[in-house]
Amino acid sequence: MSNDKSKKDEQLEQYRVDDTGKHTTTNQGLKVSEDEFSLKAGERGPTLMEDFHFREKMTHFDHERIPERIVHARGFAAHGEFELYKSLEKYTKADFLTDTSKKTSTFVRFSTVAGSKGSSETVRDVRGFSTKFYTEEGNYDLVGNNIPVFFIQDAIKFPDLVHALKPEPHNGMPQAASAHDTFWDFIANNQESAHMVMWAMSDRAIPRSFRMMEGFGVHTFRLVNAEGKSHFVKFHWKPVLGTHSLVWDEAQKVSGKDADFHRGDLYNSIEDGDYPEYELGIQVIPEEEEFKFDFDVLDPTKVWPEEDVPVEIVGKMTLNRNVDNVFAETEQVAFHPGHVVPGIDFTNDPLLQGRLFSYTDTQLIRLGGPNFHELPINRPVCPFFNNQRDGYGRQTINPSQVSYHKNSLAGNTPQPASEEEGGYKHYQEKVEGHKVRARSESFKDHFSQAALFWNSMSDHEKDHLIQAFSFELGKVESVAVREQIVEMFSNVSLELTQAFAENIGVTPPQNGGSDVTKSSPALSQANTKHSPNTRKVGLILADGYNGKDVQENLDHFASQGIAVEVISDKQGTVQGDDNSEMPVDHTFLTTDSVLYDALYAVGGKEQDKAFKKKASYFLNEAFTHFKPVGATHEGVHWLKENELSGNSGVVSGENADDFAGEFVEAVAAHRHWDRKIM
Ligand code: HDE
Repeated sequence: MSNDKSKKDEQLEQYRVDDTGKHTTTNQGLKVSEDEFSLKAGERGPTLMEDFHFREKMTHFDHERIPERIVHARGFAAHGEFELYKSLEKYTKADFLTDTSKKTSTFVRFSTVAGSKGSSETVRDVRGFSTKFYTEEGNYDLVGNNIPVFFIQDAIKFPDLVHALKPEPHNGMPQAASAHDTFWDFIANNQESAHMVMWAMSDRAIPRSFRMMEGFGVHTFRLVNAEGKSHFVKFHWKPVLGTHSLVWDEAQKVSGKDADFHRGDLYNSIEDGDYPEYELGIQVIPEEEEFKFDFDVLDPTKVWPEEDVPVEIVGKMTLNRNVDNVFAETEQVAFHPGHVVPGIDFTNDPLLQGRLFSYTDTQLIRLGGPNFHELPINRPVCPFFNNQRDGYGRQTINPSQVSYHKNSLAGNTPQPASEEEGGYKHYQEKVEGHKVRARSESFKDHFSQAALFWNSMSDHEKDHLIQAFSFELGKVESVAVREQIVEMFSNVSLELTQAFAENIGVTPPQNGGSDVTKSSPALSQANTKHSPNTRKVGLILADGYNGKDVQENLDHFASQGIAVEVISDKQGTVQGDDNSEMPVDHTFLTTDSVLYDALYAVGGKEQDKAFKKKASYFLNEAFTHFKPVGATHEGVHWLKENELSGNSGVVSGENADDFAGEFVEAVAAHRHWDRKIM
């Protein structure tokens, strides 16, 4: 962590309690003399009611759990800071977006949506990307996802969507998965979801790492400047490492091998000083241009293609500190898209409007009452004053006689601030209309941007989409639902729908397709940034390895930011031919090929048949997942024996110099899609 404490960190310091080396006490401060035996009537007798220590300890334990979040239950968080590259005063008066000299403390929680708190992390799902900015004008929460659009257009449908997505109520299955009948039945009967489903079936829904995914505010918000002028805005987080994904077979296997894969990756990279970084981008549309586009800017199922409305990069967030306590911070943090600061305002997006109600409401049951803003992680770093009082768990002691407005006894304070004094003023949008339960005609094109997404994919991404639809619908038992989905997606692309219809036993459609020919390169992960930095390579090593060559290669990898773990058949150390020694991080038993970005096979002089067999298994698996595979020395023979040599991303060489550079390039490429698998 950086040395100078952030403002939020300083505030949290007052709440940290270190009990190392201390005596155990009750919660009343009484030192206890025994913590292993309850108080009994005789050594073999019943426990006595008067054992206050036992009662207190057990009662607290019995009440340790709180309800998990209704969605986004499984999450992992970290602290960070945000720096602004340039002032946005042209658009907004928000202090943290105009003063480039300030660093703003942030807290970010990443999450999956569907699964319970204990579910696996590499499931096919949307990821939450929530950021709390502790600004000097109050907390600003950007509660986003890693997908820029949403399933539905009106918040009133959210309970239906979530009921359909969650495990089916009659049997409680499946956990953390959308591959089941009720989810797809909902999709077929709520066709506004088409665009989002394309994203959810794409590689975006199986990210390699929280550090390698984009974040989006999804809705159109408003930025309002000091003159009161408003612009429409969409917020983006762009990961400095680029946007990268797992492959589906790998993701499913990781779920079993390491259910904590994403949190482990985030936690370890922060502990190692490889701080995850994301640049903040904004897309801005002037109010006058509200109706210039072929979509409604208020429709949350639409992106603003980046080629039409460029993303302006305005700042960077660095996550540089892990939490001290997961419950106190990650679990108790309360995000809300309605937590805004002067200069940021809402639009009439009907999905956003509903969210503005839901988030406080849900905290009331989850955190047990209206004082959750007093929890250390939720407190703003600026002071807060009002006439709200009492409620469960109230901590603030308000000595004042007065708790009402207006008053004369306290000089009519606390009192609202004028706009000049920093008071929040809602943007004065003129609104008029009849009270109707209806949706605007301009929200009714559900397929054009789904087609845009399809058109923008590279060949391997298209193939992954076909496979994902085939997998998910292959798990749907109702043939009628499968047929409805085929019918629905024939409006998006015949190429896609014919391919997956065939795989799921439904007659492929002959008519349909989309007129949209446009594509948006920014949507494809094939156009993202690539870097070897922080990639994890498994080095397969046995006794008698070439110490000099291996060390040279490892030095080169380290200079490129690559982390290496040594895999062998036994724990302890492996010995090189020059008396060098390397500690073994994992055996073939305690790790797996799917847990690495790439493998580097070296072997040694002294490995038996079983060793070779296990190494070959690892290498073949990595190859099947399109991963870079490197080999020198004995490892080169393994590549040949397994017929892996000569393929793209398979790098081998006796000469250490040539090998290292080429292998690092292969690692930076992430995956080698032009490989022929099977
Ligand atoms: Fe949420 N959402 N949501 N959501 N959401 C919650 O709030 C809700 C939506 C998002 O890490 C809940 O504290 C409604 C879109 C994230 O703590 C709840 C609607 C986007 C998180 C809720 C949406 C999100 C939540 C559950 C439809 C992307 C995790 C627990 C109108 C922009 C926050 C909680 C965290 C959590 C309601 C749709 C993102 C129930 C009603 C769109 C990242 O209040």
